[in-house]
Order: sequence, then C-alpha cells, then structure tokens
Amino acid sequence: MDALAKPVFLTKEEKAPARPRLFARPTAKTGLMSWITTVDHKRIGLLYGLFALFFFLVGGFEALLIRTQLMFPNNNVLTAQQYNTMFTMHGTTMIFLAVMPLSSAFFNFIMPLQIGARDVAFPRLNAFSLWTFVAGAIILNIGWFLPTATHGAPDGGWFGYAPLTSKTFIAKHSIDYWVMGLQLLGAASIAASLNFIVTIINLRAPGMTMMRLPVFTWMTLITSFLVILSFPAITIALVELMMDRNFGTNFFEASNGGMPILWQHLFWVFGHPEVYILILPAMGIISEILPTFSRKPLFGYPIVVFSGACIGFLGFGVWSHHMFTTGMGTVATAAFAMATMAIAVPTGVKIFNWIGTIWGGHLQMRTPMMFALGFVWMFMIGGFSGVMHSAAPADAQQQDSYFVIAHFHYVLIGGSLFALLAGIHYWFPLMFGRKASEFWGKLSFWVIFVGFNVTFFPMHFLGLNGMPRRTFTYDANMGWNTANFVSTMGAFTLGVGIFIYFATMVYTYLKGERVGRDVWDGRTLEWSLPVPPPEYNYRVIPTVHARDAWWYEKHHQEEIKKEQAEYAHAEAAHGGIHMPFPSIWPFVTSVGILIGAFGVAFFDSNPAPGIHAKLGTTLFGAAVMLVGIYFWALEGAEGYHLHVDEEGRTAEPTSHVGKS
Ligand code: HEM
Ligand SMILES: [Cu+2]
Repeated sequence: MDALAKPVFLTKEEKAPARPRLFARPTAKTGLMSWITTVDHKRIGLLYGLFALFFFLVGGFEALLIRTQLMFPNNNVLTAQQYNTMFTMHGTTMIFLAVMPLSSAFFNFIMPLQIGARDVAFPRLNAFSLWTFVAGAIILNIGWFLPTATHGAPDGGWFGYAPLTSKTFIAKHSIDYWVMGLQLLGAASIAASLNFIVTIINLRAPGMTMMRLPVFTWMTLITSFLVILSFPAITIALVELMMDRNFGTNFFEASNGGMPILWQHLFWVFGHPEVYILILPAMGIISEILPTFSRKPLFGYPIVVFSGACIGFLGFGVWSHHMFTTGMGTVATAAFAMATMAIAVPTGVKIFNWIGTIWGGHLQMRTPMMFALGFVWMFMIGGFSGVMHSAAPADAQQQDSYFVIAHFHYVLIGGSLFALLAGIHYWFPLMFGRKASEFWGKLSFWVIFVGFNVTFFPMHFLGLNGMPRRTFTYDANMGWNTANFVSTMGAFTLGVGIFIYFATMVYTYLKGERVGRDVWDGRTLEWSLPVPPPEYNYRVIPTVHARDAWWYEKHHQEEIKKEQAEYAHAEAAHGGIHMPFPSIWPFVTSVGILIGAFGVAFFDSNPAPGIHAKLGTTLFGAAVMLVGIYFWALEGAEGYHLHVDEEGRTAEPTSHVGKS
C-alpha cells in the first residue's frame, strides 16, 4: 500500500489555521490513522477491494464446505442446520460482501480518473459508505462467534423468505443479524450511489459530454441508479421483518393474518435489479478491456450505452419471474414471462457489440483479455439457460433445482467475477505501478476456467435429473453420485485457480515488474496519469476532445491544435490544488451505527430485563452516530493547498492532456 501512502509534506502556511476546537482535525498522511480518516477516492477504492477480496475468500471457503458435503451421498461433514447456515452465508457473502464491494472498488478508484475529476463529489460521505459497509459485514458475520443455540450465523437463505424467517420458525437471533446487516449494507450502498451519480453528472472534465463518457463510467451511473431505486424496497421489507421479530407486528406472520407473498414481492422488486447491479459493472469493465486489446474502438458505443440503460429499466419489470410457482395467475405469469424474454434483447445486443469489437481487431492475448473473452463465452451460456427459465412452464420444472444453481453461477462467476478478475489485472499497473507475469496470470485463468466449468456444467444435468437445491444430502440410488463427485472435484480445481490468482497478485504487488504510465497503450483518460496516480489525480484538469479521450490525445494532435482556442481558459484558472482534509467523523458515525444495529439484533426485547439492554445499546449507538454526524457537519470544509510543481512528484503530462 505504501505506493499510495507517500507522504505529501505541508509547508507551514498550508497547515490548517490554528483555531480553538474541541477535537483537532486529523492530518496523518501515513500509517493506520491515515487509512481510517482518508477521504481520497483511490484509497477508499483500495480498502473496498481488500475487504471484498477477504470476504470472497470467506465465501469461497463456505462454498467448498458445501461442495465437500455433497461430494458423496449420505455424507455427514455438515449437519442439516450447519448446511443451512453455510448456503445462506455463502450466497449473502458472495453477493453483498464480495462482488458488490469489488465493483465499488473500481467505481471508487477508476471512475473519477476516467472523467478527469480530482475526487468524488462528497469525499467524506464516501468514507462513510466504506465504514458502514464494513459495519454491515461485521453484523452479518458476528453470529459465527456467538452461541449457536441462541444466536448463530444467519440461516434463512440469502432471500430470507418470510414467514420462514419469522420468530415462529427461527426463534434464535441469527435472522436478526441478517436483517440488520443488510440494512447497513443498503444504507452504505445508497450513500455511495448518490455520491457516484452527483460525481458523474457534475465533475466531468471540460469537453467530457455524456456521449463521450467511457462505458465503464456509464455502467457505474446506471448501476448507481439501480441501487437507489431498488434498495428502498428491501429496506421496507427488512424493517417489517424486524418489527415482526422484535416488536410483535404481523406483516408476515401468517398465523396472525400476515401476508407471506408480500415478502416475495418486496424482496424480488429489489432482488431482480440486484442481479443487474452485479452484472452491469462487469459489462462496463469488459467494454473497456476488449477495445484496448483489440486495438479498435468499441463497436456501436451508443448502442452499448442505450442497451445498458434499457436493461436498467426493464430490470424493474421482471421481478415476478422469481415467483412463477406462487400462483399469481395466468395473466401475470404470462406478462412477466414475456418481459423476461424481452430483457434478453438488449443483453444480446451487447454481446454482438463485443463480438463486433473483437472482429477484425489486432488481438493482443494478454491476461485481462483472456479473462474478458472467458466472460463473453460463459456469460452467453448463463444467458441461454436464463432464457430457458423465462418460459414459465419450463421454470415450473427447473425452479429450486440445481439447474438454477448452474444458471446463476454462470452469470455470477462466469460473468461478474471473471470481469472483476479481468479488471484487477487490467488496472493493477495503474494502481501500483507493477504488472503481473503473463505466465502466472494466464495459468490462473486456465485453471479457474476449467475448474469453473467442471463444477457448474454438470449441475445443469443434476437439476434436470431432479436434484433440488438447498438439500444437504441425497440418497445413493438417485443417480446423482457421479455428477456431484465431478462437480466437487471441479470446485477444488477452481479453488486452486483462485489461489494461484491471489498468489500472483500478492507477488506482483511486492516484486512484480515495474511499469510506467499507460502500460497497455490505453484509450481512456486514467491512462494519461503517472503510476500510481498522485493524490490530486490531475495537475491540470484535462480537456476532452473526443470519445476515447486519451487515444485521441495520442493520435490526433493536429485536430486538437485547431480546437485549442476554444478551451484556452482552462489553464489560466490553475494556481495550486486545493485538497480536502482527512476526517475521523464518517468513521465514528459508522461505529455508532454498528453499535446501534448490534443492540437491535443481539438482545431479546422480551423478557423484560432484555428490553433495557436492547434500548440502552441501541440508544448509545444512536448517540455515537449523532456525535459523529454533528462534528462531521461542523468541522468545516477547509483543506490545504498543494503546489505540485515544488513537490517533486511531477504530474506533468507527456502530451497535450492537461495543457489545453
Ligand atoms: C467459488 C466458487 C463457488 C462455488 C463452488 C459455489 C457453490 C455453490 C453451491 C453448491 C450452492 C448451492 C447450495 C445449495 O443449494 O444447497 C451455491 C449457492 C449459491 N451461490 Fe455459490 N458458489 C461459488 C461462488 C459463488 C459466487 C461468486 C456467487 C455470487 C456472486 C455465488 C452465489 C450463490 C448464491 C446466491 C447461492 C444461493 C444460496 C441460496 O440458495 O440461498 N456463489 N453456491
Ligand atoms: Cu430475476
């Protein structure tokens, strides 16, 4: 990490004016404190990435336990109860603590660089999002460390179907951790998304029109809208479930007239857009990598953008395809089936655009490109099986069978995860100034690729042969033995591949080949920066003359000279760079929220002594949170100036970018 932690020395005048205050403002530029108080989007992005990778390993470990249990018939590595916990935590962890935050890591690190900004619009809100995400992750996992009889980790499925998650069926606190954990993660995601939206709308460099935005930034924007529009639905469902479980309301308590189907509607109005929240960032990453290594612009840029927006819209109209078997009636079922098939169209359009991009290009088979091509291929397989269960009668057979497990892992691993792994290889040289070995990168690709297909392809057949999902064991004469054994072998191979991948990245961070600016001969603005990018990103905010701004910069100097007069004002405004101070208050606010959520989840509201502990802890958490918000609001926005020229770290662009 020290690549980014290089101290930036402040001269006397640049330090905060000494005025009396209760708590002095943190100014640490190195060490632990600097990471806790950081408001720099690049550092926040790296922290998101580290936490996400950690939880990816946890979720992967849980998956291996699941597969070990299913390796042989009548196996007893896990009990039925432990199995429930395992698949619940595996699904929840992978979605909310691994793939989403890993996407967030790129949103944070890359997006502001791509649009030529110095930071996101609200740097301290950004830090708050990060720490609230961490708080949510802690609450979700805290049950592992508490007595299983009364607490335990969540065990109601990642979808938390009420009333199975009500007090009647799960009396212990496990579900309360799930409820509160997801609430915090939702709050974190919504805050982060608002920040990204404002950043993309407001902080684009001069000349960066919407139709010149890099596709990854476009997908960040669309994903952020999906988050702020879909999370409120699950927030409401979770509040209702929390009230049912803790305060005796009856939203979902069927025995008291509650309405179980309400949960499903609220959950899937969130849940379906959520799968696009997982896949759109991946599509954005792919749309950056394929052009770079095909040495061609993206084929049909406007169509890729509009089909992304179209997927975003349609994604809100198909939620009931998760409920075909709940008896909604023929009209609703038919309508949702057709809407679901319709969404395959913009998705297919994107695939054709990617193929059009590679077509006739001078392909450079580097590691990021391998992962990107793997993505296209496997995402197509996942897409096909998706269209298969959009037909309601077929879905009636496939629902809750291993066919569905095969389908969504092709989309989530073959899709999202492959793109994210591609993205790490692609942007690593920009983040750390080091590049991974092609040999080890490609080896990890092939082992992951083979392991993945061996694990999940047989599950299509297991599903069609009737093996139900979320079943903790099976009988020897069901005809499922071989496929299950093969699948588990595949899972271990996949595990080895992931290990090679991680080992390669750690080695690269420590000892990898050093590279300079623009290793891949890239197309978008972030590649114009020195590696790793300085604290202030751009010495002078660049002026953008075309889509693929940096590529244009490199190859169209003549045209740019002609346009220069138009933008002559940009340089004149430059006189030192204003940087915001770090702040501890977003962190304190998140800690308060963590304590409050713990209070709600941990203690019984009944019997009576419990209610005091519950209220006490919750109110204490709320108080800490309010203190955090209060000082956050009042600490003021002043910062310090960096005179980049005197500082010795030159951000002097080699070419025209930044000089307009
Ligand atoms: C690392 C390799 C992985 C393996 C071997 C694996 C394996 C499995 C298996 C066997 C199940 C079925 C559990 C059951 O139905 O009893 C499952 C469920 C699930 N997996 Fe994975 N998985 C992996 C990675 C992922 C990733 C990356 C994601 C998401 C981004 C994911 C999301 C899910 C979800 C949402 C469920 C459903 C859990 C539920 O039914 O509540 N998995 N996984
Ligand atoms: Cu769906």
